[in-house]
Amino acid sequence: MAKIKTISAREILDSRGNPTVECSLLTDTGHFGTASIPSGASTGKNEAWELRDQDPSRYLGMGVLQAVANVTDKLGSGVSGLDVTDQEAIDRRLCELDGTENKKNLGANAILAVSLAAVKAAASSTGLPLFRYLHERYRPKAPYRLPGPIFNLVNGGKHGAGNLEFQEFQIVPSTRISFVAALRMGSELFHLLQAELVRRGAVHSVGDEGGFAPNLFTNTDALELLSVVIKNSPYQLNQDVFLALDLAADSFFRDRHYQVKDAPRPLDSTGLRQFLLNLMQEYPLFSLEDPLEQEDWAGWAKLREEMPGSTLLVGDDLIATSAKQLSRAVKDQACNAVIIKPNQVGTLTETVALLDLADAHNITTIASHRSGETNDFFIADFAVGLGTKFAKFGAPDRGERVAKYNRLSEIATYLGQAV
Ligand code: 2PG
Ligand code: MG
Repeated sequence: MAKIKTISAREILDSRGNPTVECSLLTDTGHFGTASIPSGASTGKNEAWELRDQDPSRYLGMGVLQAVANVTDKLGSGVSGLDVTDQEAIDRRLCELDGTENKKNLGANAILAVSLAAVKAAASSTGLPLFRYLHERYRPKAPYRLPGPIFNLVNGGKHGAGNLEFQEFQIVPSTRISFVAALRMGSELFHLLQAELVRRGAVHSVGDEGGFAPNLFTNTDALELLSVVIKNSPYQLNQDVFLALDLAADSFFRDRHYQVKDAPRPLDSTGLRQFLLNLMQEYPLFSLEDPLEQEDWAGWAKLREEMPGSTLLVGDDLIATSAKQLSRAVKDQACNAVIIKPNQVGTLTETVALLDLADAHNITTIASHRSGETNDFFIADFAVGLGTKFAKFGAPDRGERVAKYNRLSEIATYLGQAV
């Protein structure tokens, strides 16, 4: 049995240049795991607490030295000596040491860093690659399957240039093709989109998740642009590849209304629902994420009834990877798909519990990165090991995004699915 021996931690930078926590864990058998923690820009109210120093003299208040100290002092000594493969015991101890429901004391960024470093060291102690270790531990009977990638090709909202209210304009390759073919399609369409932006004289620099952040368009225009690019490509829109959206609607909800460029006046919940239903008639969507603000449960349930049954209604900020929130969503029939982000809840065990609940209720699962990322590709191994249906890792460019897509390609090779 490998026991946790030493834990170290440090402040590193994420893809936005902000500090984040990295933790390294060593067992008494000499096995090792290092994990670093991503950070969101559009966050759910029910997310676990991201501890920042708030000291304006360092990193404009964004430092994480306190979280780092919490890892090395309180959390590290608390889990020292535990069996590194007993993830439930480790995560339980981490939660007890914090003692709050949302991990406000020690910080979810500190706690998750230990939780994930532990599972990596545990995998290494068994000699298995991480995705295999996770699969054997949590889903031993399920067949191995690579998730369908969801590519975010145009970045708006809090990830973009400030002119598009909707946060993510995505393409979703058909799940009938392999991951490797889907990745190639994502990359080709990304470059064809760039060429079209150049042709139109539009700004074609990229936003936080590697998608383009053009300054010319209304939200509808961005969907039109993607449709045109796909229609001029070798791929068939709505057969080989689909359009999808993440509105992250909380980020443009003010004074009980939604402010979108496409409408002459601010829209209330009914108005935005109607706008989206019309939009979906013109642009059939594969999935629609966070279309309404996270407290409008009645609006979500109505939209689910009114929209085409074939479109996934995805809860991200609404659910915040919380079992409590997902239980309510099941009861209210508020969504039929869920985003899974380990740092929204703060431990691996709680993330798996949420996934179990989603699977038990036939809720489609989407493993997701955050807009602020590191090169850690844990989430790719997690998606395969736990069998999430889809994976949303941003556009197929920028190191921190392709780290995850490339890891899926590597896993595809291990599984003999690299065609
Ligand atoms: C989202 C995520 C990731 P953020 O809303 O789905 O794409 O963004 O990490 O900023 O919450
Ligand atoms: Mg989202």
